[in-house]
Amino acid sequence: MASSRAILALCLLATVLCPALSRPRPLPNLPVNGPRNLANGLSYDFHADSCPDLVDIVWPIVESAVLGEIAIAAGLLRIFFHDCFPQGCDASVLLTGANSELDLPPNLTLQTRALQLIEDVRVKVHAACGATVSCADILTLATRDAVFVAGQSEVFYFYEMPLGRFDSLAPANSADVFALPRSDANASVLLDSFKTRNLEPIDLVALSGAHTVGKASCGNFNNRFSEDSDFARKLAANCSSDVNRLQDLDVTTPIVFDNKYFSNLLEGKGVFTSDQVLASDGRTQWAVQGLAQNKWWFYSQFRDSLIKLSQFQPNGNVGEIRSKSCFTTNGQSSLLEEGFAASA
Ligand code: HEM
Ligand SMILES: *[C@@H]1O[C@H](CO)[C@@H](O)[C@H](O)[C@H]1NC(C)=O
Ligand SMILES: *[C@@H]1O[C@H](CO)[C@@H](O)[C@H](O)[C@H]1NC(C)=O
Ligand SMILES: CC(=O)N[C@H]1CO[C@H](CO)[C@@H](O)[C@@H]1O
Repeated sequence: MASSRAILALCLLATVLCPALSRPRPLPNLPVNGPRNLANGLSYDFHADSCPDLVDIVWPIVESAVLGEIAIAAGLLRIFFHDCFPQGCDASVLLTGANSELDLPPNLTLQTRALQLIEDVRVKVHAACGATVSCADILTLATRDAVFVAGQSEVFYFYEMPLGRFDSLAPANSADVFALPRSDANASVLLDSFKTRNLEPIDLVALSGAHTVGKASCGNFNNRFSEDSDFARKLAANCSSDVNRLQDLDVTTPIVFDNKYFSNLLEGKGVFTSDQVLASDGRTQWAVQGLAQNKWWFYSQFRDSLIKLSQFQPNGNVGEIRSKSCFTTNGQSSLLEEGFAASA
């Protein structure tokens, strides 16, 4: 026991030698944890007894995936947003098969590799703990970890996420998926859309800061090509030279999770209408200015807003823990197995 504690101490000194223990530690000057009052029976230590090593199983898998390919961080963030907004954070977006959300145009470009990463993590977690952790919780932790890695040495803190979600028994209905805000939306539409999900103007602005990483296809900002500005003309010129090009959403530091997205907006260099309007509308402009000036505020506000979004569950916290695959409900899985047995 004493010697294992000595080894642990050594590992903490030389985290390079023991990468599994090298997950980010908080800096003293930053608050580690977000708000403590949580909704729907969620808690920060939900899996403390049933899966005590959960965060240490998730972290190295996400870390190496994102270090290998930074785009995975953008992929996870967008999947998380698209999961939570339609009917709450319940991994409904991951379901394949009939009425899958993945078959609807808003999900057209969700990254397959990031979707698969969530299932890969589930396999490892369930191997260690049994089917005690939902895909929705795994997606939540993986998203938090991906932001940390994409923040490079900047986002120096490791915060807890509320846990204890159930996975949905069905995909969200298509009307709710189509209610995801469009990239040509004005500030009123965006504010309303967030408001109906208990999210304030500051949450809209901070969470839009996820566009500090990732890419967009030309079709999602071609509404701007007629605008009379140098930036819009450059966007248009780049797309006309290659319609299939992917445009960096943060034109200054595209692969780092930082607050440059906000200073870009102040310079008129937001890619989507839904980005650029945040800097001109009086209800959000103050937040864009503040977050552009103070990256520490951005990091802690992003954390708080992500934690808030992660608790959105308009139908309550109901469902199951998917035990065979994040891509199928347990009912679907056993039907598939029966079908296989019958035909074998
Ligand atoms: C405020 C309203 C929002 C709108 C209208 C919007 C719209 C879009 C669109 C159209 C794309 C590009 C899709 C493509 O062309 O492939 C995109 C990409 C992305 N969005 Fe948003 N988004 C919004 C908010 C958010 C939020 C809240 C998050 C996460 C917290 C987020 C994270 C991302 C990321 C990371 C990408 C890049 C994905 C990649 O490179 O694979 N977005 N968004
Ligand atoms: C915002 O867009 C909506 C939907 O297109 C439209 O009905 C509304 O009038 C617009 N609001 C403003 C202030 O432009
Ligand atoms: C357009 O393409 C050029 C050449 O690849 C690039 O340097 C520039 O940053 C692009 N413009 C925008 C707005 O992304
Ligand atoms: C990742 C994924 O499954 N994307 C699907 C999104 O929806 C379109 C149809 O609208 C499918 O063709 C894609 O496969």
